[in-house]
Amino acid sequence: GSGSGAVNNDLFTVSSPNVTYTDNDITSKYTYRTTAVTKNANGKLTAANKEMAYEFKTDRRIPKTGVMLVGWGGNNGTTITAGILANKRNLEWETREGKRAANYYGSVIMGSTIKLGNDAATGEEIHVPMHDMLPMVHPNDLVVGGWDISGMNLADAMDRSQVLEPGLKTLVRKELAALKPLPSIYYPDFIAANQEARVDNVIPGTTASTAHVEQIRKDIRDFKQANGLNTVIVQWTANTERYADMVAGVNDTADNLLAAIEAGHTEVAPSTIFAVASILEGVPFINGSPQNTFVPGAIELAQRHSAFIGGDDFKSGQTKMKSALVDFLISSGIKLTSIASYNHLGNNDGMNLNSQKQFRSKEISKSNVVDDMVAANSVLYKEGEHPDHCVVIKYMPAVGDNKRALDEYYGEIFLGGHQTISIFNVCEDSLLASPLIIDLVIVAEMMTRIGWRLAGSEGEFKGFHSVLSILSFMLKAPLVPQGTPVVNALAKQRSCMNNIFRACVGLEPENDMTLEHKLF
Ligand code: NAI
Ligand code: DG6
Repeated sequence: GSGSGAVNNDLFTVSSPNVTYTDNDITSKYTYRTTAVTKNANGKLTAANKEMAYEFKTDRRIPKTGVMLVGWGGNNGTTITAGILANKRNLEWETREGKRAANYYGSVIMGSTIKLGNDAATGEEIHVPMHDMLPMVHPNDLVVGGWDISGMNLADAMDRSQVLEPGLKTLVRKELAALKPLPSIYYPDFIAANQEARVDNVIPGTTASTAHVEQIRKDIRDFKQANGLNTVIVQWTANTERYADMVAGVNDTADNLLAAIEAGHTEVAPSTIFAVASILEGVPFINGSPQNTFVPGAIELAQRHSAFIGGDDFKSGQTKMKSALVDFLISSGIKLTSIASYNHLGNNDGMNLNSQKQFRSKEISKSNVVDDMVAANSVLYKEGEHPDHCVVIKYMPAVGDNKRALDEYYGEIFLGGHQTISIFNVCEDSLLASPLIIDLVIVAEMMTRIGWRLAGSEGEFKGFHSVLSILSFMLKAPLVPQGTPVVNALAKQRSCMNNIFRACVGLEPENDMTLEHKLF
């Protein structure tokens, strides 16, 4: 593991006059090339190449990092805590299929690679783990903590979740038993009434208050201090809340939001209180659930404080598949005409979503995920035309965390023919979601160490926009800076991450042209 101030052990260095390495930083001069299109009066388009010259500076000193989870005692919270411990200790355990060892499968950062380039001598492709593209914190070095409205220790909460194998649970039980979530904020109206039975660990008060914000800020500072951390990332992996109503003068501007909190307004959600506290504390806050935590006032506040925010809703199974499959179908020229998505699951998330208002938040985040791909294809879809799309979620206690997602994709092919693709996706929901928590932490933390400025300017390096849309790959309903396009297509989201990482070390984007294999 690497503590604060340690210089990363680079797997590769870039040899280029545009890239400099010091003990503390990697600086790259990078020309960003895009295409600008103008529409002529006669409806014709003119495309022109455009260039912007930037400099990126990445701090190589990896800070000692903590992650504080809101909803720490839930399925994701316990699974990620046990999972990191299992990796840290290199644990192995018996299952009925034989021995299994700790891994980070399902984490794009820890489990996948990026093509660095081609071997200069043989032409073979050279791939490096994504985690080695830039100096990133290792998940084994993360200190995990957080809050929950249920005060159960993490070992008992792990049992309650029914996610992990008994052999693994036995190995981590003792350490998890010593971990207990901090009391949290509970405004009963925001989550399903069926959650009430587990609530025994709350900070007094059932509507927004400045005291709540201050308590959460203090919790973050105390956690930092108690664990000797340089930085903390806060992530909401608590229950899905209902949408907060947009009320003029309440959550529309930063000042109104702060005033509404002070006045105890009932349309400020607990997740927004956590976001506000994190923003004021200057730590990144990521929303892993679908509700509208980031009301306009919260976004304005983040920008005012140059604090990072990201969301919404972890993209783990059905939606991840959808954002790959719909891209594949539509970019193959097949006219997708309907998507029917059914889910049933029996974990606490499913129980909470059994309630209409909370389901509605999830329905929205699961439904808007094909819009960009449809809008991009005017050959198949007329203006405003859209495939039919329905999302159903049912609570089925018996299947526990073993979520079933059934999808039917129905499309029109050549000369009036049809293609139907049916998918039956079964998985432990929390084992898919938990590695995304790691990815979000790793990338969000790293973004706090990357600065940019226009090439040639002697000005200060500044941070990326407060709204971290680079996190989109991991999220169902990506939050993006106002007025910028939402990208849902999975391959584009991945290539955005890959190529921004490459730019930071002065490498050209991966263009997949492989002309060297075609022009000889
Ligand atoms: P869970 O229901 O097992 O855990 C949520 C935890 O949050 C519970 O322990 C609950 O007591 C706690 N909680 C509720 N309100 C709270 C508050 N105000 N403050 C602190 N703690 C609070 O749910 P799970 O499966 O861990 O999922 C968590 C969230 O992530 C849900 O909103 C879910 O929709 C979302 N999500 C989950 C995915 C998955 O595959 N498991 C994927 C995408 C999103
Ligand atoms: C069932 O849809 C419950 C949800 O919480 C999902 O399991 C979760 O949001 C993951 O969704 P998806 O669409 O990425 O599988």
